[in-house]
Amino acid sequence: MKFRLMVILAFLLPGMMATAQTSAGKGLELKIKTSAQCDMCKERIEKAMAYEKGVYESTLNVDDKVLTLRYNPKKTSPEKLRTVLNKTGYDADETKADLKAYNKLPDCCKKPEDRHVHSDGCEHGHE
Ligand SMILES: [Cu+2]
Repeated sequence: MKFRLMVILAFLLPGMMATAQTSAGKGLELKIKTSAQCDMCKERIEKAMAYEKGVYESTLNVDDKVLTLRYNPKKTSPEKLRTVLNKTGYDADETKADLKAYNKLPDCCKKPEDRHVHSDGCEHGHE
């Protein structure tokens, strides 16, 4: 009896979670861990994503550096969206930033280990 209940639950739960996800908004949700450093990065990344086709929404949380996207799976894919981030100069999960784009970023938007001067362009919180 117990086993049967488990089986039923195992089938029901993922289905319920899927419905909850799709009713939250348009398209699919995707979270990407980025190498963003500050509010300037946030603006740059959100803008780059807004121009990308198939993207409905993009929000970057500067605190945990996670970019949350809502996208149309028929028009784009997580791989493509990660590439866009890389071309903007940021790491996206396991894929690394395009070096040329990264070098073009203002000093304060680079990773702490690559910064040469403490520029006053943007503020970075102490971690
Ligand atoms: Cu920045």
